[in-house]
Amino acid sequence: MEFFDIAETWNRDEIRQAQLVRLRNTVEQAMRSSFYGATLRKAGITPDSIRSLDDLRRIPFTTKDDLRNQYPDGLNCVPRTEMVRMHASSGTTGSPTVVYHTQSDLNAWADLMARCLHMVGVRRDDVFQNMTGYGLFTGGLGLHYGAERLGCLTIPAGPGNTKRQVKLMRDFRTSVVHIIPSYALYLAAAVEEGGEDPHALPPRIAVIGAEPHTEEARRRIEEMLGLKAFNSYGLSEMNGPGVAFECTEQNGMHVWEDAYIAEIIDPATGEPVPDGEVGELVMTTLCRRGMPVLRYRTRDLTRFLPGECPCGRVHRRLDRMVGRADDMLIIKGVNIYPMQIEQVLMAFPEVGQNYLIVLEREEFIDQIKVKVELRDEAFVEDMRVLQGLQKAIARRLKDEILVTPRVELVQNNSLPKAEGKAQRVLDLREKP
Ligand code: ADP
Ligand code: K
Ligand code: ZN
Repeated sequence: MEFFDIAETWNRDEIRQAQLVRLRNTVEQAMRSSFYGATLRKAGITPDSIRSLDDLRRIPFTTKDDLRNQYPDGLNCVPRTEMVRMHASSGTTGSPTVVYHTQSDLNAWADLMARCLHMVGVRRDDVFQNMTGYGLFTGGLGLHYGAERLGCLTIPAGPGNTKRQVKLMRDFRTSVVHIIPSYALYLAAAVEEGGEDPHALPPRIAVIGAEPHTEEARRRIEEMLGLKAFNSYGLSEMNGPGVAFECTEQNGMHVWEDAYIAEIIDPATGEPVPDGEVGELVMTTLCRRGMPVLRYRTRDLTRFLPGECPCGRVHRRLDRMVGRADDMLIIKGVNIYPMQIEQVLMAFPEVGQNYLIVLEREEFIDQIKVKVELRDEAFVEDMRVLQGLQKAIARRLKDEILVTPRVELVQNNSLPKAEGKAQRVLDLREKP
């Protein structure tokens, strides 16, 4: 087995030793910021008081609201002149937050990202087409520097403009793409509609991430485009991509424990959940100097996969994200995650690439409607066929989410498309 970084070969003891030293250094560094200076002192934490990794639990959580309240500089640990980059989260849920990086932070990030790409077989002779947004969104520049660090010829294509993307792939023999899963499905369908076979496109690997998606969606991307797709997880507060990444086993994402400490807690109590159970992911940076973040509540729901990965890396694996704690819909008292709906829809071959969950309130009762795009060949004139399909989808959804949704079948490409992360839920209920 070929590794990019010595840390990939570490055993559990080596990981824990490095984590303890780095956690102490991180606490020392963090205390230079006005925010952590105050909160850590108040909690009675000093670098010396971190004697074992269990002491991590004495450190208070950091939340998205903390970051908002400290906007724009309250977590900075070095003078502004030492910062060379800032990113802001895409603000999918509320106002943005800022993360700063020094040059050494950026170098470390690029190394982590290169390690991820290398793990799935990307090498310096690959051509890497980066089809996500540059700018404040971390996915674009994050993968860009990682691919360059690895030595790939890197094409900063950006998102959208499917015709040009396909031309770039053909002209430059693109072998690896970075693409948001909802756009990958769209692109494959668009090529097919243009009368061409998306299978015949050059890429052999796709890095997909940035938004929740199901195993069914991944398999569909792989089948339509004839490549291997690997799940990539990250968030701005922890740099962006490069935090956790699937290996070639495609069974969970290794979270790089030499650079982060990952915990999974019960979001209600803040206590760790029993190993293997789903909870909220909490992350601590171990290598960041400009703006370390301690025990950040990601609001992403996942679990640690038990057991060791056959690939030989000991770094623990995170299961596919179930969704965000704040994605959860409560309809008629039942908790529903959009990913449950996607899982059902993608199992129907007639279903196209896009869907939209619409929440409405009628006479004080919440209703859930699912608008589903059908593939062109499935959108037949025969009403009986369509009604049968509609009923079958509604029934399968009811089995999964326990409430009966209204299902509306719509034509291919008729639902709004986002350039970046897909918007899956439209809430039309009047706010009380
Ligand atoms: P925002 O919170 O504004 O969207 P980011 O751009 O930092 O900010 O997005 C990070 C979030 O994107 C994560 O917290 C997670 O919810 C989601 N995300 C990123 N990668 C994945 C992935 N592979 N699977 C599921 N969700 C992901
Ligand atoms: K090269
Ligand atoms: Zn592995």
